[in-house]
Amino acid sequence: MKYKTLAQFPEEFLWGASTSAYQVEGAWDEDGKGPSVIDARESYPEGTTDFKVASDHYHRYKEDIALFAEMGFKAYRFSIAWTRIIPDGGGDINPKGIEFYSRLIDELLKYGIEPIVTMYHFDLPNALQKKGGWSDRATIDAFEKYARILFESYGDRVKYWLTINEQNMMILHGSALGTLDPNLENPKKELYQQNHHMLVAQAKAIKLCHEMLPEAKIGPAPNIALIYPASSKPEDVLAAFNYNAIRNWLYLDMAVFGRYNTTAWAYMKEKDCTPVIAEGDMDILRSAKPDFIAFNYYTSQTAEASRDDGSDTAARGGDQHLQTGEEGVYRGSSNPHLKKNAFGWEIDPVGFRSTLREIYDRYQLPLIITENGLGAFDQLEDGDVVNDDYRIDYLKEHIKQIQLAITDGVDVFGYSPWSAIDLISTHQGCSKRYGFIYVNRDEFDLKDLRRIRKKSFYWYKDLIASNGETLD
Ligand code: BGP
Repeated sequence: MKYKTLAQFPEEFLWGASTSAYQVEGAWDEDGKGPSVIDARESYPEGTTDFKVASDHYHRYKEDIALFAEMGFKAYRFSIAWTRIIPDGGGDINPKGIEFYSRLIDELLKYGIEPIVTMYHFDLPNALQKKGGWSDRATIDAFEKYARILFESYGDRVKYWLTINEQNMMILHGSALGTLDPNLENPKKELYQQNHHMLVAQAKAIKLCHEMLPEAKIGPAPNIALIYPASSKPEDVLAAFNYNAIRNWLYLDMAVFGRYNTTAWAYMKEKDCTPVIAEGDMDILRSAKPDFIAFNYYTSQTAEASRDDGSDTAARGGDQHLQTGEEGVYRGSSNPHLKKNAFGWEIDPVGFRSTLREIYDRYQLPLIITENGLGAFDQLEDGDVVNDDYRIDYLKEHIKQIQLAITDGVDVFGYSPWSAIDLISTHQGCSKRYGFIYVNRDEFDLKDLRRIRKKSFYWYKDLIASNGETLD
């Protein structure tokens, strides 16, 4: 639909940006922090750094937050490292971990920046992983206990909570993200059992939040991307339908309606990986109601009918945003109408609007975008200049589509792209940068880690100051 005039961004729109603990903080074993599954990894992809120092945000958060305030952030989305709060995941509380995030939250509030807290972003405590991680039902209780501590410690100041970041990507692409336990005997079956446990843990956290903090709001944070059929061929349309169910709606149907998506359930039955559902689980799942949906969007995806000849998954696997496929279900396909970024991810701002509309139509809950952005090999030029015009273009085109979606009637209350500041990519090192602020380090040379405002920093600052009016 083309409009004569576009709706304005709401007055209280939460402009901000995102990070996650293990990708930005560093200080991986300081002040009593326990190891997470990310810290315990035996190796990292060749040529890429580990996460020990990252952007050293743990020590420099004040300087970083001052820069966020300079950009005019209304909100900042960050994650809390479970292993700082409870080093072994289920036992004693680490007071220094509690204090760190308390100081960080106070620092944000000092500038009037709304904290949006992700409770768990890929970094499960390794002590829990050793006991089976999410395959073990006890991890549900550990998460509930952790949630209670977070609500007790920060509930007086934090109004927006996100349960689990990209649970769907952990299930579908855990090996790329470094969250998959390599020792699982029957990975698919175990993963869907883990998925079920995470869904129950999420539901418990949502219920607990509502009981303990009636004023607060809480929601899930999956990665949602609309899947296009590669053509109008009915079999391609059906394949896209399959993949949409498995990748997207399985997660949101459960979070919002407390039921398994029909197609996703049929898929799990066919693949012999339906989870064991304990007595009472469905009641918990049905009774937990999120207040909003947060979602991450980088790219759309395209699917065609499975060829069912053993080639559906071949060669196109890889990371969380590259096309994969599965025999008898769908085959990943590339979209000839879209350009790709330097890492092969397709760039699709219009697909973003369609995704916003589809989520809103299905669930009728307010939406916030908690990730969106462009990874690139930024170059630091003489005079501390970073000309990241490509990032400005990417963000601008996507934000325009949010405005169109708002005009379509979609209730969007915030935009928090990835990432506030340069940090370490999940599996492609620190040379793949996303931030508005450049961090001066290389993969293996920490240099001085100084902070440098990129061109996109000034652009975003102006955009926020005008509440989106400078888009054109
Ligand atoms: C999402 C994750 C983030 C983030 C982002 C960019 O899947 O939630 O943690 O890193 O993708 O991906 P990458 O770091 O792989 O470039």
